[in-house]
Amino acid sequence: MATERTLSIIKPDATRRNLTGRINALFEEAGLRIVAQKRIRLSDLQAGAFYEVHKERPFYASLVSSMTAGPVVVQVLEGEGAILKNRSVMGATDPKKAEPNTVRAQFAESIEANSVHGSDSPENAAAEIAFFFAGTEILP
Ligand code: IDP
Repeated sequence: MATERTLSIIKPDATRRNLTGRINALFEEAGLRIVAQKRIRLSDLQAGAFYEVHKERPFYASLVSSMTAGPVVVQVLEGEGAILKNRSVMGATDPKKAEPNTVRAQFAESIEANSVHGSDSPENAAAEIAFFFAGTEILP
């Protein structure tokens, strides 16, 4: 399987509870390498643009406000099949449906405050990485 990169976000519900290190440990234990990382506060404009695909959904405004409620950690994860691997470390969107030991099963507060974001396709990974990082900030 090819080496891939994926965009991960540790969401405000998780940074607020000081879970960044525990979540990063789960990524690293799964063989994903954190090759870029920064802690930032998203503006409404940035969060709205990032989740633009959901703008017709009833939860959009609430999602944007939850993503701007505190700092996030944006990161690029690299590894064999990193996109799918990260999705399996994250667990299902709804923590009630997430497999045991996944990030969301262990840490998510709700379907919305679900602790992490991860790209879901190679096309979205490339676009989402470019949304947050310059090539020079990614250090494999
Ligand atoms: P994903 O993050 O697992 O890829 P998506 O369907 O792309 O899930 O949704 C993006 C984000 O929108 C989710 O992570 C979650 O925070 C939020 N979300 C998705 N579905 C719902 C919902 O039914 N109610 C509230 N928030 C939701």
